[in-house]
Amino acid sequence: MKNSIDLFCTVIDNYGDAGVTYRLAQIMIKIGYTVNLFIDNFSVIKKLNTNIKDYSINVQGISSVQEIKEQQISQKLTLRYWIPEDSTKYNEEAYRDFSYTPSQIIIETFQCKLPKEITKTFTHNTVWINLEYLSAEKWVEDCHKLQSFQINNIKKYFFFPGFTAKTGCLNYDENFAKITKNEALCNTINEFKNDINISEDIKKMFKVLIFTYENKALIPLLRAIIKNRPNSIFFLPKGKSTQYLENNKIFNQLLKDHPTVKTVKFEMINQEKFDDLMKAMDLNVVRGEDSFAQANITGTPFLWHIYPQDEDTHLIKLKAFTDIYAENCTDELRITIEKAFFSLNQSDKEEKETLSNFNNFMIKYQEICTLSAKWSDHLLKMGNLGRQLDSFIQKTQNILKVNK
Ligand code: TRH
Repeated sequence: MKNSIDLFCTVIDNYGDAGVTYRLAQIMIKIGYTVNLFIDNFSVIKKLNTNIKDYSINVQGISSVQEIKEQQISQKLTLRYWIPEDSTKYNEEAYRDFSYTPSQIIIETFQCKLPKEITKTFTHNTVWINLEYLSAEKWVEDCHKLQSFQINNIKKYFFFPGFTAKTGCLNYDENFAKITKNEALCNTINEFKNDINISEDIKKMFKVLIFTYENKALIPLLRAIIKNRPNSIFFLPKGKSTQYLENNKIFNQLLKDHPTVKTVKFEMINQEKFDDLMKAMDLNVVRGEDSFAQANITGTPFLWHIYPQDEDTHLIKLKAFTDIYAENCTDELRITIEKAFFSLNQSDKEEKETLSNFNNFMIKYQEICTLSAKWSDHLLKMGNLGRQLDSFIQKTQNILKVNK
């Protein structure tokens, strides 16, 4: 019987913080752990699993974290509310009647700030891990599993997801990797059966998910896709990219000019159904961290709208990824891929060049299918983040036992 894990998540914005931790919690449970997921925003995580109750309506007026009821989501997953130390809602009053017995394993995500009311309960027996953001940058390998001494000399370990065996690898569910594209497509047809554009016919259509931030480059991208695949069907989840397209006259004219092109607009669906949708697609145009990680595992082509950062530091992360993803390609294919990824992330560039870059990507679609399938196989061979964490936790616990 494995131990329990206290997994801490702060929702910064969007859905990825909750998406990554909620997925990881389920994976660690499948490996044998019990997980207490501490999260400070129930309305976001409820989007990923509609069975979760949203107590956030009370949160504004609460004076103690204890007032928000914990939720037993499954036999081994409990959801608890918490307030990070750097939150405007944090004060010592909020933790006045906080009852907390720490698990031996603590995983804080993305350096969320654990308040002293929590850290003071840790001992030299605590396995304290900080899970970092996903990056393909080389320095990640050198920092992976580094330790730093915290208050009262307790060690904290830095754990980096990544794309090589010298990192913590990718956060994906092993079952997700096993489900076939056809099974995922059947599940998707069932999920969207009430939509007029959904029938068995979509099996012959070119299926595209568009899930990005607001992005001017989406118009030239859609032009290139439709030009090369006139029988396209676009899956458009409610949110930033769909809102941008709906308000865009050119997009609406494109649909009028190409009656064979279909769209399926939808409210957010549970994370596991969204995984099926991604697996069923012929092209995933995704964003952030969690949907991007899943797109890498699907084995089909994808494009990534990276979370924008100041001073364009996100473009350094983007280049690090396209370098590793296309490193075994011909120069011509590598340049085609890199230009398409950068065109999606530099929407201020001249539209003619952007359109040409996406058109070249679509012309080389079959070659990119071969690359994506090989890339996914390569990643799957390394195992997922959950397995890497499990092996690290076991080793660290054994060392603690010996040092006792
Ligand atoms: O929502 P995001 O933009 O989240 C981002 C990133 O996590 C980024 O790293 C972080 O810094 C920023 O938030 C604050 O994109 P991401 O990471 O793909 O997360 C989206 C989650 O939402 C993912 O788990 C998939 C899930 N999802 C569903 O479950 N159902 C849906 O219908 C849709 C559209 C998404």
